[in-house]
Amino acid sequence: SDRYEAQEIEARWQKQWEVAAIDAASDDPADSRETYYCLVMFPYPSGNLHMGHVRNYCLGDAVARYKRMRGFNVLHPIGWDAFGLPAENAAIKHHRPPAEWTYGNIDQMRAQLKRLGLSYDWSREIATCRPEYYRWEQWLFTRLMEKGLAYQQNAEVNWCDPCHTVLANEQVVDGVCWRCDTPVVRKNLKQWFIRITAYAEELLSDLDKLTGWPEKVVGMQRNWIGRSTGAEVSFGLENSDATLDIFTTRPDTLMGVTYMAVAAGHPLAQQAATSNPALAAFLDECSRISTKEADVETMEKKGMALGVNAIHPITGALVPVWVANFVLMGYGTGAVMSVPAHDERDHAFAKKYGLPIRQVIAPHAGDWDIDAAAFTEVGKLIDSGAFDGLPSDEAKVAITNWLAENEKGAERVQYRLRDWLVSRQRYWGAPIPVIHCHDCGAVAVPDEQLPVVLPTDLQPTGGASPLTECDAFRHTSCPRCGKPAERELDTFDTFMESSWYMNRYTSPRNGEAMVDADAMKRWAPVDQYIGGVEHAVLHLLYARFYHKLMRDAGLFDGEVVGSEPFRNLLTQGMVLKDGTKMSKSKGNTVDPKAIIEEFGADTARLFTLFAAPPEKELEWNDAGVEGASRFLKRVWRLLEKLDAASDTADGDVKALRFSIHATIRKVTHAFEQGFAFNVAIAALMELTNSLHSFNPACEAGKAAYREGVEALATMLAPFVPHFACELGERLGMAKMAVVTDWPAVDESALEQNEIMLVVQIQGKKRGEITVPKDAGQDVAMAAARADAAIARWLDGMQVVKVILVPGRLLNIVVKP
Ligand code: ANZ
Ligand code: ZN
Repeated sequence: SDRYEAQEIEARWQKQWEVAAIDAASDDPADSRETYYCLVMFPYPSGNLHMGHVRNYCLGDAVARYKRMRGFNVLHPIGWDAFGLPAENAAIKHHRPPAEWTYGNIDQMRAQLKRLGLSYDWSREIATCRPEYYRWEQWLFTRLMEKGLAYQQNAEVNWCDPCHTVLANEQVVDGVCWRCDTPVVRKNLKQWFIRITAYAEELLSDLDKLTGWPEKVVGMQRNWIGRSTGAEVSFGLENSDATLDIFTTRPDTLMGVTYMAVAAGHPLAQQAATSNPALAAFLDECSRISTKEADVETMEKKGMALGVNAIHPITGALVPVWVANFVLMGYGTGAVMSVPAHDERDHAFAKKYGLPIRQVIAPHAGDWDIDAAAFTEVGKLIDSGAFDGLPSDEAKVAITNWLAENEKGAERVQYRLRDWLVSRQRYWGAPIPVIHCHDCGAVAVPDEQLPVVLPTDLQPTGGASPLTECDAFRHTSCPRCGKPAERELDTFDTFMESSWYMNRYTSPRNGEAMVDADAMKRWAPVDQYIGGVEHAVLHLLYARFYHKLMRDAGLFDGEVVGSEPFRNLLTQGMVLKDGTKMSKSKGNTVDPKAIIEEFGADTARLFTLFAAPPEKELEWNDAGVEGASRFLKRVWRLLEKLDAASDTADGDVKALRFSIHATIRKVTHAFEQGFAFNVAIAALMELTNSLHSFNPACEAGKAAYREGVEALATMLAPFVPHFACELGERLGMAKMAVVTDWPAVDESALEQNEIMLVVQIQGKKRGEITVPKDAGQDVAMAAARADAAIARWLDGMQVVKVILVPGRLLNIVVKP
């Protein structure tokens, strides 16, 4: 039939593409095409694609297809972030092992992705729950252990009871678990960490290289890493040989210290509590809040005196030591010198508990009522003995030097970033490749015993991980001394898997190494990464870190591949409905499957790309979907005029060719400048209108018309590939639209219709305008007024004379 039958057409073309293997990335060294790596964030196999996925993957597909048409050898892979809690929770609910649930979901979602006609190189598909994948992360971890970059330590950590696991700092959002929204509690546990802080400086300075990232994301990472410079100061303790060390960014205020404050977890507080039940109760209360700073900022500030005095390093004065709930154990040294005169928090605390306030910094001009409020700016030193009169910046140096000379302190750089807590007390994750031996301690599993395979047939119950009761897994022998030993029963945080998948795609079946150095050279780094902004800190920070770890493990040449994994980043906006985020919990989801069944994949694709710029929110509406469907039918009807015999005259061929090539220029520009697909599609809609109103009658007219419809089919291919192929075939195009070369702009078609005029006002050049070649005075004047730079010379003026020199000049004479 001659109707547009989406379902039939889409099935047919998908088969043809598969046969022709047009989506495969070529590793052939003889392939001379330039490479391009386009990556979308891989999905968690929850069971069903949601509209956020659809949007993400349609954006990526448009990029990948466009680049192929521009002659690039494109890598566009997909896979599954397959470990994690939802699988375990589903397993508990349905009494089936999580592996079964996971692989079943993968099959279902793979079919959904294929139905959308996304041009993935399926031969590179990976699932992170497969031992062939996670063995390399285990391997890298043992290398990190050798280098001291992975270590086990007792630490105060965030614990989520319902999830029965610890959480990384990044996974605590406003004091609650990122997964289940339950308030987290602090616990002291022995956990595995990776020393991301050793890379803090590089992670920070390399942000400057990320010119292809949204500034907002770069800013969020910069804040998260949080570099501060200051000093570490050692206070003595009365009747003790021990010291109390603090970190401060304001050593210039040292002479204003009136008390000290330590965190609840600080050894000094813990020790004092052994003989003080009220204090012990207070410390217990403090442990019930998360260690996240944002929460600490907003809660009520409370404290208690420890009954211990510290000794001021310069004056020797005694200052009382308090415990305060706003001092974090995990930052600096877990202790602060309190200067109520110059810090708001210390000021409020001093007021509340009647502690002295001692001003040592004065404003450069004017007075300050120190009892009313802290003076937190820099200024000049007063009441500071030998340092009196110095401005703050000089005093910082002078006091730090004095401390260094007297061995009571040193300059110090401090990062907000904490080491990455990677162990989880959960079952459905990659086993941590460690064996605990009574004699040898924590021993890394040797290479030849990797992977440590997770038993996949266990049944989780919601309490402790079933690994803890799996004797076959648990009992083993020590790789070092051979005596009976036990495996580590924690598994890795799933962010471990998602941190390096982008590099694995370059050699996904590699059984010899984590990645192949040559493949990395060919493909990495990712040219364009596309995904949600919610990963701005977590995933995107860990992936940057992992890339550097892999480089330093000698897996690829950092000089050639670079030190950053993602050259350009596009963070897509959310999909909304009725103005709020589309989500299951709100019950306002739109099922992509239903749209595809009713309208076809191309309509769904077109709508998601047309309705909003990629980085903006996309508001779902049914009228928009119907509009997209109507547009495709309208393009389809262009076929009717192809061979229609007509005895009338041609339409304006020049005008049509102008419109065709202006559209090519516009659409190409939209692709090259930040993927403004909505702009590109709007231009294609305009071209469709021009073609509809054109009458092809004679040879020249028919040729121009065909040129236009072919260009349209070609440029539609990245967005609606099935439709474009069908249209192309019916037009008799030589190749499938999706493998046709991207159309080139015929500059002569543009020149013919447009000329540039210099605009003079009172004899002075004030700008230039572009007008149709045959434009008269009125058209030229309208263009001049529409140009902001020129219009401001005409504003409020009366035009007394206009002289148009065709092809050259528009001369305007005005008076006030
Ligand atoms: C004395 C002082 C005087 C401070 C003053 C500030 C102003 P940033 O910039 O975020 O690094 N601090 C240090 N360790 C802390 C911890 N574990 N928990 C809570 N607060 C801590 O902040 C560094 C400042 O935060 C340090 O400088 C310290 O207070 C406090 F007029 O020392 B300051
Ligand atoms: Zn041993």
